Amino acid sequence: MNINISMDWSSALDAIKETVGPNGWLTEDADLEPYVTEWRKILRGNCRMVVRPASTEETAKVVGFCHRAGIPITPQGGNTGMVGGGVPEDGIVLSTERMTAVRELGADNATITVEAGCILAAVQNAARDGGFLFPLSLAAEGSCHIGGNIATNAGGNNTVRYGNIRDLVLGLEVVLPDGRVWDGLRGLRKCNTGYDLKHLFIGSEGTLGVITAAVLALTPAPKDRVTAMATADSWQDLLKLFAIMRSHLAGSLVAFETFTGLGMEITARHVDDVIDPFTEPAPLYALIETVCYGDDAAVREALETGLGEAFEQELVGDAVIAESGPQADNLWRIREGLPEAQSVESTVIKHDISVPISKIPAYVAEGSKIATEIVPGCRVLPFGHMGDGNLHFNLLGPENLDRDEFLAHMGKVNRALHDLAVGMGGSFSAEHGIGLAKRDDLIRYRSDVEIEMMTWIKSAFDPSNLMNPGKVIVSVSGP
Ligand code: FAD
Ligand code: 2HG
Ligand code: ZN
Repeated sequence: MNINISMDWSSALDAIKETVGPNGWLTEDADLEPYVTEWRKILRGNCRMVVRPASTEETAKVVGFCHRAGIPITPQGGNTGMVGGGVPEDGIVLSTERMTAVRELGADNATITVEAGCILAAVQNAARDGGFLFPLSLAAEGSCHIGGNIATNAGGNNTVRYGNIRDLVLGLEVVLPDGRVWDGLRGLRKCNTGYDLKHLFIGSEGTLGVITAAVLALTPAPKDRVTAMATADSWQDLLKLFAIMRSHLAGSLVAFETFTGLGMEITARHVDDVIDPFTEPAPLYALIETVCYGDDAAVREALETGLGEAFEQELVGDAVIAESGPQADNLWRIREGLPEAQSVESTVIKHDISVPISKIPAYVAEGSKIATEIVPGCRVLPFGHMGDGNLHFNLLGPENLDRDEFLAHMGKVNRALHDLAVGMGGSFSAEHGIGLAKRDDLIRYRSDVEIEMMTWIKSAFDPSNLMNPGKVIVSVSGP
């Protein structure tokens, strides 16, 4: 630790209140509650004050006062994170919710410059209004902030075609832990000028600084999309279906999402306006999304040819191709309704693993065996981004087991399923990050040299350990 205190907490908190004005801070318990509790309601923390600066300048002053007084800061966006990274332990929550401006849409450059508190859906809409697509898409897009997306390197549903948000960020503006502003808002596609600092902040989960704005790359607005859903009997068949789709559709393939019969059943039961498009239930489903930049008839034909081949090889039992936007939206509602449906159905133990795509069938077979041995009667619900080798291998509690008894198995079953993924050359956290929930896993699965390099980075940027302390990487030795 390397704290040089020149102010007491009370004076610093007063100075912060004055800086952000009456609309910029909250201290009443009832007002703090939504910021100290994560949306899953599993983790709950504490803070003295929620601070909601309205600009980068205000953010810099707030962080500067915290730096001088040694007050920990937990940056927070939409609080939709999956690993407790936005849950404060003390100090202030610094919410970006009042920094919502779209600063610029550069049509010639195909870029958009937005403040960190822009809700993802608002960024998508601004891009669409300007004749472009901002392709990051996930079920929380109506509430997560672009700053939170960048801080977690969000993945989502379109990564097969467009990558994670890391692939879409061209420049960043960040308030550093000592209150200085790094203006890296360059909208360049090429710039090899030393270490590429923006990549350190992408996925850093608020531990290195507060992201206040970003320049994002846009893609041309597609002319159309073709969306299909197919049923299958086995994960092996889905793997072959994916290979067929990839070869026929190449760059037009945007998403290959999968879920099980249990997923379809609970989503139809718990989520409004979901219609199962098939007459018979099936063991597995694939949702295939394609994008048309040129000839949409050609994309539809390629999709149909691929599905025809899959039928011939008896890989799929049934399939539907959406004939309209609303029909496509219904297919997506089934997939995107899964996070909500599982929580209504039961207590959930979540996993966010990735493996080389070829190993998905083996992972599901072995993982299901392991999970049901550790928690007899649990219902295995693997779903998600199979096209990226990323499954949410979630477990729903057995009907006869109460919540606490079920959650008591969490440590053991997490460990076994993470060991399995890593043993297959995969990851224990594909897209949700580390936060509070996976700190021990980071130590377990990353090599000593990797942990040491991460510790160097943390202590170089934040020697006082005030920026989201206790998250991602715990031990910080000063320089
Ligand atoms: P928060 O939850 O507020 O914060 C997340 C982390 O980022 C915290 O560590 C916080 O300290 C830090 N942070 C937030 N803002 C800043 C900032 N401005 N500067 C520095 N640090 C900051 N994730 C996926 O990757 N793919 C999915 O498909 C996906 N689907 C989801 C579906 C649902 C229904 C839900 C509820 C969540 C889903 N998520 C998914 C997880 C979550 O939405 C993402 O992680 C999202 O990117 C978090 O954004 P947020 O604004 O809510 O961040
Ligand atoms: C998704 O892909 C999210 O829908 C949420 O990443 C996953 O609920 C989950 O476990
Ligand atoms: Zn996901």
